[in-house]
Formats: sequence, C-alpha cells, structure tokens
Amino acid sequence: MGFWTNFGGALAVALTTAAGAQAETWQMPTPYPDATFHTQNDMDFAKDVAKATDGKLEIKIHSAGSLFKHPEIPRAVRSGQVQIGEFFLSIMNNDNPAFGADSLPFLATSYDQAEKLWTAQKPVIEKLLEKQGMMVLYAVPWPPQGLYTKKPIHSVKDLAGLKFRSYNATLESFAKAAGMAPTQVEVPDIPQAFSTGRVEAMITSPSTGVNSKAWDFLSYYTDIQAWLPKNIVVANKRAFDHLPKDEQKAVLEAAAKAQTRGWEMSKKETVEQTKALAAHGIHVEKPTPELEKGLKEIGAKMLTQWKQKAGAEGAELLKAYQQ
Ligand code: PCA
Repeated sequence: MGFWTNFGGALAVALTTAAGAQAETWQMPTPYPDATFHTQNDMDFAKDVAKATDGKLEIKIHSAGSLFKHPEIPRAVRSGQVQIGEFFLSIMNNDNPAFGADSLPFLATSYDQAEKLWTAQKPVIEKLLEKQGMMVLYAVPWPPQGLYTKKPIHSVKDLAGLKFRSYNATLESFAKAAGMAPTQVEVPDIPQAFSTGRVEAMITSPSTGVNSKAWDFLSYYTDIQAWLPKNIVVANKRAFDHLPKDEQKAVLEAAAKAQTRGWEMSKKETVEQTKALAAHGIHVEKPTPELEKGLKEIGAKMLTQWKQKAGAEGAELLKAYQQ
C-alpha cells in the first residue's frame, strides 16, 4: 500500500510512456472481494484483454480495497496513480447528483428499467468523467436491493431506531428518513460491523448478503426491490490514449463483452442468491403493502430533493429515462 501511495503516480507514468513495443501492466483496484460476481466479471475482462493482446496488456486486479480504499479509487484513476479502477457509481453523487440517479429509491426497480436508466444516465456520466480525464469502460448493476433485519419488518415504524449499515450518502438519507441511525461500512467490513453490534440492519443485494454470510447475524430478508445501483469500471484517459491502437480496440471490445456478461450474471445472481439466503435459514419475505407504501413515500420525497439539486442535467436525464 505504501509503495503505491508514494510512488504509484510516477510508476504509472513510466509504464504508459514505455507503451508500444513491450508488455504493460495496468493496475485495477476494486472495493469488492474476489467472490463477488463483479470481481469475477473483471477477472474475465482481464483475461479477454490479455488474450486479445497476446499478453502485451495485463490487467492486475487488486480486490477488497487492498490497493486503494473505496472512496479513494475515483481519484486514483483520475490522477493516473492507477490506469483503471472499479467503484460504486453513486459514491460520486457529491460531485454531481447525476452519478447518484441509480441509487434513488424506487426510481428504477427492474432490470429493464435499470437498463433504460443507464441509457439515459450514460451520456451525462461520460461527459462528467471526461472532464476529470476518465473514460467509461463498462457498468453493471447489482441485483435489486433488499432489507436485512433481525426481526420481521411490517411497516416503516418497525425500522425506528435501528443501527443501519449504509454504503453511500443517498442510502444514509433514506435510512434517516425511515428513523434509523446509519453508519458507513464497506463490504469487506460487514461481518465485523454486525458481530460487534455496530450495526443491526442493512439494505443491499442478495449477492452481498450471501458473500457476507448474512445468516450469521441476521434472520429476515424483505425483498423490497428498491433500486439496482451500478458499479462502473473507468480508465484513465491518458493511459488509454498511450496504448497502441490494436490494444485500445482490445480493451473496448472486452469491455463491451464484460458489460453484457455482467448484466446476465447479475440477473442470475438475483435468483440464485435469494435462494441461497433461504437455504441458509433466512426468512425471505415479500414486503407488506404498508411497508412498501411507507418506503415509496420516502423515495418520492428524495426524488423531489434530487431534482432540485440535479438542475438542468438531472432534468434531461429524467426526461430521457421517462420517455
Ligand atoms: N452491494 C454493495 C453495493 C450494492 C450491493 O448490492 C454494498 O452493499 O456495498
């Protein structure tokens, strides 16, 4: 870690200027552990790139926040400390609300809607990232987000006072509006946060629930299908431009493949990992109409606030989505 913190920038520059004849390695941090389907998709992407370039471009994945912590990854790519990186798109919501559109509760709740939302979001995101010297390679959604608790939850009232594990500012607002007390916890730290009692409830995918063995500390999964937030993989534009043309093409083709494969993996995960939760003894329940109504009311208020902050760009994005 120290090595990269101190010399990563210089090394990245040296590598990119040496591009052309000899082999090159791109460093790729991701916040998520190896068992995550996103990380597995990234590994396939790296293999495809290595194969298409006869090993001239290697992509080395650093999983579970081992090279850079999650909040530092966008900056690491932007500054060229690494050439490529993956992060949760909506953590950039503070830069611009357009980044957070896919984390708005109940705006897009199915894969079809998520796809439509990404189509509307992508041109805006591309423009914003381009200003920061980054380019979009692929984006893949997590399965629909559901509610994990120790006790059954039948209405928003049942959530009052719960210590809640959050993953971004939007979810923090949602939790607060539902009367809960949110704390930010990255995925690799989830088991410990629950076992030490720092948190007692969370909203996340069946994938992350299974990967963190939710059954060790939780008993109920209420399948609220509230939103499908995305991970995005971005490259440093200068690093990309330094590649020989045929390697650029290999990266873009592998990225397009990774996006298609990732969406399919995500759909499969939704079914399989929800079953896995049940198989490990978690009560998988449908939300009561009362709970759904209460949560959707909070979502509607959050959308109104988002629109106010997101300005003309946000309005354009929503119009494209709702068309
Ligand atoms: N898993 C990640 C992001 C969304 C998800 O399903 C997390 O819990 O942080």
